[in-house]
Amino acid sequence: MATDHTETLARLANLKASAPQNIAVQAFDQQWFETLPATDQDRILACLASGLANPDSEMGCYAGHADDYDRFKTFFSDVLSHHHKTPSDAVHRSDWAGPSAPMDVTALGLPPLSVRIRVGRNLADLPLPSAMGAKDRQALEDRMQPVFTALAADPQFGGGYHSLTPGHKAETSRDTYHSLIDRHLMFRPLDTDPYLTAAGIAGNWPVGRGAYVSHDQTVIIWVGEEDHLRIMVMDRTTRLDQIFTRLRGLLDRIEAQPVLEFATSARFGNITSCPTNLGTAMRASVHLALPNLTRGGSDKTAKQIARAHGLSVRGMGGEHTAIGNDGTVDLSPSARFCITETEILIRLWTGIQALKEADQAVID
Ligand code: ADP
Ligand code: DAR
Repeated sequence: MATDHTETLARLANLKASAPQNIAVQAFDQQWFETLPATDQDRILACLASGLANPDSEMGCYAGHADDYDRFKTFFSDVLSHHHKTPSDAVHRSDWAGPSAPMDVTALGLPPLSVRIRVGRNLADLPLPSAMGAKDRQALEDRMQPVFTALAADPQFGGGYHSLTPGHKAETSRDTYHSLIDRHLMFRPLDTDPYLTAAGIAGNWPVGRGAYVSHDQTVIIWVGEEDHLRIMVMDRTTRLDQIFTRLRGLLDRIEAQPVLEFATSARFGNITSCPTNLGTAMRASVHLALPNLTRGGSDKTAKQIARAHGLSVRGMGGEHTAIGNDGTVDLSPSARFCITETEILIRLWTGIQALKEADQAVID
């Protein structure tokens, strides 16, 4: 029996007028939708669930399966070109060569900064988080255990896994969980995020979720967040390039594990839940003090200048959080798709210089 989508289609028509910034709603075309078979109609509307429930969304959709981007090419090509400002037939290319010279912020007159570079990865043979059931989520966590055992035995990456799954042999305590969050080593409860909840990404919380953290707390692998995996290196350092190189080594070590095949596409690069992360799935960030640009506690001026340099400003707790009381912001390149990993790192390096100069110019 085909589902009656009359109410949803009416809501979409209303949101087209009332939510102009909601990319998914604006890209949705009812005439195209009505050409789809019933199962695909259900599947594409599931992708829009978050943007339908949260009109203030900027992206407004998440893919539920790795092949959604090809299966619904008409819709996602529009979404991707609108968000990433790329041609509708754009093809992503990755490049991990790294910079030709060291990137040492000491040369910019800066002290060691908190630097974090993360990539999202999804296993090719499981649904993406918004379409997973409890068994899928548990299967993901189980599949990662031999990988974590191998990392734990590696002198470069030794550490341990902290599970949030009730009854898991590595289940972490509530206090430890919150301490890990406070140290930016673990993600917050997903069911407190309205976008992830409406998308289904927070489903079955906290089953199948956890984080691998190295003993020196610089290597972190999240399991079961917005993507199946968020693989990251984070440290307080002056050398951006060394974080990049360490992440590349960590990824090589993980990808050498026979149990894992990641979802990738010749056209889109690394497949991710959110279209904003497609391609590199990389966010490279620093916590940078901008006391003059954020005078009065507002991040408005810092965001304007950052945007002009292809950068985003987030708060100290990451997305949807406030900047630091001392004017410290989370600064990172905005682009993920049709940019290489090396180019993202270079954009962060040049962006740090530009924002520090802009901050200094306020008082000169
Ligand atoms: P993501 O970066 O994975 O897209 P968020 O922006 O929400 O997600 O950040 C996730 C966590 O990582 C937050 O606790 C945030 O404060 C932390 N974080 C991000 N960048 C840095 C950084 N450069 N130094 C320390 N913590 C960071
Ligand atoms: N609230 C979502 C955020 C999209 C980008 N951030 C991610 N993927 N964490 C929106 O659609 O605006």
